[in-house]
Amino acid sequence: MAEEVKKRVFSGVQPTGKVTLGNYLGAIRNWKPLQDNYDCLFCVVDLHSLTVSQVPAELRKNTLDLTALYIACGIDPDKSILFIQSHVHEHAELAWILDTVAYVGELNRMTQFKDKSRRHADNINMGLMNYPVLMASDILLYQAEYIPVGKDQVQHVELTRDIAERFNARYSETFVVPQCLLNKAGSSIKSLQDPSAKMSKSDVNDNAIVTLSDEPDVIRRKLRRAVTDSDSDAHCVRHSADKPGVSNLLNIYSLCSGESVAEAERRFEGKGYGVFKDAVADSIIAVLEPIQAEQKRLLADKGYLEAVLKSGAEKASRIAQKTLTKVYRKVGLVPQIR
Ligand code: ATP
Ligand code: LTN
Repeated sequence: MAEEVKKRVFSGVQPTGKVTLGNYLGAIRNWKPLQDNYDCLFCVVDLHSLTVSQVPAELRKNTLDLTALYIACGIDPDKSILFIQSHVHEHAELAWILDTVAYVGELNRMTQFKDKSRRHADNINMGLMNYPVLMASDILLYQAEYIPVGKDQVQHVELTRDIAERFNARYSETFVVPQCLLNKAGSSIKSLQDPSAKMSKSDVNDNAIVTLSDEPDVIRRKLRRAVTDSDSDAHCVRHSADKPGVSNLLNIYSLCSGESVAEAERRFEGKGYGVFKDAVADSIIAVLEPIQAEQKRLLADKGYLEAVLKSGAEKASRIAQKTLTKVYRKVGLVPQIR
């Protein structure tokens, strides 16, 4: 019997700064269970990182740290293709072709572009504007169907769909049109200092984020300082729109402990915010400690990481090459005689 063809999943995180609990709960954590039912590719998107200024040595270190973190979070290199974006040159090449299909107007409207242009006013480079086209290239190269990301990336996946449909209409059916896979509860973890903003790696306030490398005492301290709500029933642990700070902590607690939000509300009824915040911290520590230990062990084994990345890039390249050849042919480029 013919082997069943599994649908493809693609996702990636930028190796910029420290990975946050938001990145983990909104994205990376949701990848592991997909590996058994889909053909998965997980990529460390280093080229995307260059759109904001980087210290080269730090970028190199962050890239390997993130590779080890993927594996520590349950990405199994025997089941999934794990690789570094710049190791597969077709990403940048397809991005050029897609640049000729994407419109300046639509890139200009992207929320992340507007937001990053504000935050990096001294470095509004073309890469920052082109960022979503490179992301579309990542996805379309592999004919990926499902893209597990957090809420802030939905707009980019929608643009990818538009680009794919436009290309297909112009040059005939070529790309699978992808869709987002959102984990509702984790898709938008908020800043601990401002629950109206997302928890973001690039937040200048260290107390606003929990990073995956934070030590237990640091996590406890950050949680104790987390902004809660001063409404009429202050100190009541309840999930509601008028209590964004407490609701965010309840979400985090529920995702880390496995208890439902309703169960957690009952557990902390009448207990006050102090007890609640310590319990949230403990639930995060219990999730992060084994990941941190495994990441450390992997980073000490450079040979293993290099072998994983070499094999990942080879497998990814084979798929990418096929798509790029097809695209070059469709748009009318003369094939090179080898
Ligand atoms: P930056 O602050 O530099 O933009 P970031 O924290 O948004 O970085 P990315 O590398 O852009 O990190 O995101 C990696 C993945 O994590 C994406 O799927 C993104 O949607 C998800 N993600 C990022 N922040 C959150 C958050 N606060 N809650 C849930 N998911 C998130
Ligand atoms: N833009 C994404 C990272 C990313 C990505 C992708 C995610 C780059 N290419 C392809 C999913 C699929 C972000 O999280 N900032």
